[in-house]
Amino acid sequence: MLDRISDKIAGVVRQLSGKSHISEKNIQDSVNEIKIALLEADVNLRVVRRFVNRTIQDAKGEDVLSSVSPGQQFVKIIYDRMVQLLGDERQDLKLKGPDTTSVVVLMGLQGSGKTTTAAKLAARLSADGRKCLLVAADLVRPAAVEQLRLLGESIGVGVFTETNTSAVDVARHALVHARRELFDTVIIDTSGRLHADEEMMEEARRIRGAVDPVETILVADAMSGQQAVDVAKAFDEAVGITGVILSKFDSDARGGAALSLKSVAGTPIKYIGTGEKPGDLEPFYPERIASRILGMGDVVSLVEKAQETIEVAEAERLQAKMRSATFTLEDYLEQFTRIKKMGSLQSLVEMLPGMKGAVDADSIDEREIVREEAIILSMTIDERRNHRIIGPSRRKRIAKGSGTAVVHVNRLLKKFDKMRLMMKKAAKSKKYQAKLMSQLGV
Ligand SMILES: Nc1nc2c(ncn2[C@@H]2O[C@H](COP(=O)(O)OP(=O)(O)OP(=O)(O)O)[C@@H](O)[C@H]2O)c(=O)[nH]1
Ligand SMILES: [Mg+2]
Repeated sequence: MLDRISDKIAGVVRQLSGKSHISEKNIQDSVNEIKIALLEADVNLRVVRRFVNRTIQDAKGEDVLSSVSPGQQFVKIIYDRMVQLLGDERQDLKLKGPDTTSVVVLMGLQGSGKTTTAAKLAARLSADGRKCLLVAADLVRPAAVEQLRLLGESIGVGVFTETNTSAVDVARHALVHARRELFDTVIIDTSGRLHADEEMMEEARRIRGAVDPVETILVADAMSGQQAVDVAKAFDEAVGITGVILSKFDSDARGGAALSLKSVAGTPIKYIGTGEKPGDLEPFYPERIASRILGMGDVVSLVEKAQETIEVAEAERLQAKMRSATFTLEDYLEQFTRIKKMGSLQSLVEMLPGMKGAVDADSIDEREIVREEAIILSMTIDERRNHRIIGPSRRKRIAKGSGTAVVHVNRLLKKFDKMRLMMKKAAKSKKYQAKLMSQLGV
């Protein structure tokens, strides 16, 4: 369904990724084209504005213009923002373990695909080994019960039905039945209305109150575009929903719903319906959809390449500093994020040529890292840039500010001095690399 929006945005991306030079005007023009594509796809205006502003902001903030591969880097920014728009991470149903009964209630407007989706979900969860029970709690449309019964039969899942009663009672009785018969998953199909009116909300609230579902899912029709977003908002306010399943994603809808839901209604899309058959339900992966919109299977590798380029550039910058002994405490501090990510000083040392794999990650004292970071954080910018100005009184202040003792500050400064020297030598000679390692305490 994203073909049209993808065509346009992919065109922009293709142009950008080949560029070795980008001007501010390029950024502006590209973002404008994306903006038009999003608006044409019926994406909420506020969402588009925010996307546009943030993308431009990021592009300027990350110095795309002066980077090694500006095109790739800019595409990465667009991609990251698009993923964020779609909801960051894949959100699964939060079902409980098989010893208890998890209830999932499906709600939505008439014809949005609730009954079909109920069967799709049951088929999927059964394949995952869960014991599912479908519940026909739509007593408004005469044929609804029979529709679900037939669907259940076709996928081999039991269907709980009851006549001459209310939807709330059906749901309640179904739950009692499910607990007795040890079903671990109960999927309740409810009735739809033409509009999200108060009567519908009231019924939804009562069903919810009666069965205490772990998931209250809105089934929204992707073809209804902005309406799907409004409906999600209304349901969330009136009943409270935990997620959305976007049906009819296989249609030629313009995509606005998928792209606006998370930002406007704050509700994650958990699955997409991609056809009429029980097997046509797919988990919603924001990254994959973003890649599809940006138009290339290989946008992912492009993004990785951009990431690598950033790392290579960073390594080169650091190496130059190490070689010339202009490596400051400020640089050292910057590396702590990296060090923490790797859980060791390994990453820093490995930036030196010939040092890859040379350090044993287990041999590092984590407490020391935490202490050093606290000490540097207590320094002023001037002190970080030139540690030689740190005399006795400053040392006392820094120790106090970081909750350490002056001996710790002394030790760090001494170590850092030596480290700088060693780095300079190590960058040139192998012999010193071993020495540097012991200097770093590894
Ligand atoms: N192409 C396509 N069709 C779908 C999808 N999901 C549902 N449908 C079709 O949409 C129509 C309505 O689906 P239902 O499941 O009956 O919708 P409902 O929300 O239960 O409708 P009511 O009970 O009348 O409110 C049916 O013809 C389905 O086959 C989908 O993901 N893709
Ligand atoms: Mg139905």
